[in-house]
Amino acid sequence: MAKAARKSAPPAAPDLDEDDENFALRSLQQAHAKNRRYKADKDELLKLYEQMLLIRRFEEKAGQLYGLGLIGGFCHLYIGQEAVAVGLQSALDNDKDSVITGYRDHGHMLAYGLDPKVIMAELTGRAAGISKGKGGSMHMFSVEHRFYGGHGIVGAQVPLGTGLAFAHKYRKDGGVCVAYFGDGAANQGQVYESFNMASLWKLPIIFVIEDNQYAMGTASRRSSAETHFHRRGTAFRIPGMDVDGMDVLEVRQAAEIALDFVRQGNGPVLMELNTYRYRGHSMSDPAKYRSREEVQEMREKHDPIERAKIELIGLGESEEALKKLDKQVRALVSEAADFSENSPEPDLSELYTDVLVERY
Ligand SMILES: Cc1ncc(C[n+]2csc(CCOP(=O)(O)OP(=O)(O)O)c2C)c(N)n1
Ligand SMILES: [Mg+2]
Repeated sequence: MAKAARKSAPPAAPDLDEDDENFALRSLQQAHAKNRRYKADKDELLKLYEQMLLIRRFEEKAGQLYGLGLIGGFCHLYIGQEAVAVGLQSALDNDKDSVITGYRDHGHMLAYGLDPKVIMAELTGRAAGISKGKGGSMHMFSVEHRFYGGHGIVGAQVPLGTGLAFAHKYRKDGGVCVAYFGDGAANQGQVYESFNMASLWKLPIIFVIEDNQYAMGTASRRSSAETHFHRRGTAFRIPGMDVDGMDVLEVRQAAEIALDFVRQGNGPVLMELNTYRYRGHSMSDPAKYRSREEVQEMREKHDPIERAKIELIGLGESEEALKKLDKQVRALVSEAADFSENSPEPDLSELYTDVLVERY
């Protein structure tokens, strides 16, 4: 996608040489270059499209509810980045694998196929929310789905995810942890301490850097000495993959290659997902650090949902059926909004539950 315009292209990897000590570090990127896109049939692509559309419409509605004062505190929308969570999470084994991310987390929850009602209820602070209305936008959590948050502390999810991966290995449960974090978080020290441990102990983890090109108001090219983020594991012997995060089929295929490698006990993989957020950092961001034209160009030329739509039409899906699907998704989201507006807030007694007071 726009990456070539934004970053100078990395030099082409030379042909593989098994004797080359760097072989393992480039092997996944090579495998990815050879087999870039998942070959989805119409029904599979339709499912991915529907999930991305649900995230888009859900986030648009969340933005409206925020404007009406129904959502308090911080709210970070995922609009533009949908193909990342959907492409990756569609490749996971939901009975085994775990996921952890930062505060931009509604899309990751929806990508599990969770009922949008419980997510919207969480956003609006209602008792029916996935964290009983006590977590809000940044602190979604579901042990049942092995989704471990939702974290407001930038980068904190990386060592926590490394701990989850340690638990997978210790318990021999066959699971892999996917730990998502941003281009800004990628400059934190704790990230590299985690890389070292994960590689040393060959932990089953995929580190996913969602490079949406900005950390709050700072462009990654202004804050990062190395913007080819997939190279940042090299010092720890972690193979990297450079992926177009605006193409759901490319994300899905790359996820399969990475998962296969990690499941075989080879240790971590570092994936760089090149993407873009259309909205501000949070709802209170006036976005003065970039031009309207830049956002417009991404929307018009690289939108992941539009791209999937064009492909679906190429596979024989009718425009009418897609319009109908959009209507159904909008209705589902409206229902979720009505449900949350009309649900009760948590009881006051909830102030005293889920609080860790005992020693352990
Ligand atoms: C430890 C810490 N430092 C600073 C902040 C304030 N902060 C919140 S989000 C953010 C930018 C993070 O950007 P990035 O990692 O690229 O993620 P994105 O918001 O783009 O998804 C910062 C500095 C914080 N929440 N935690
Ligand atoms: Mg960012």
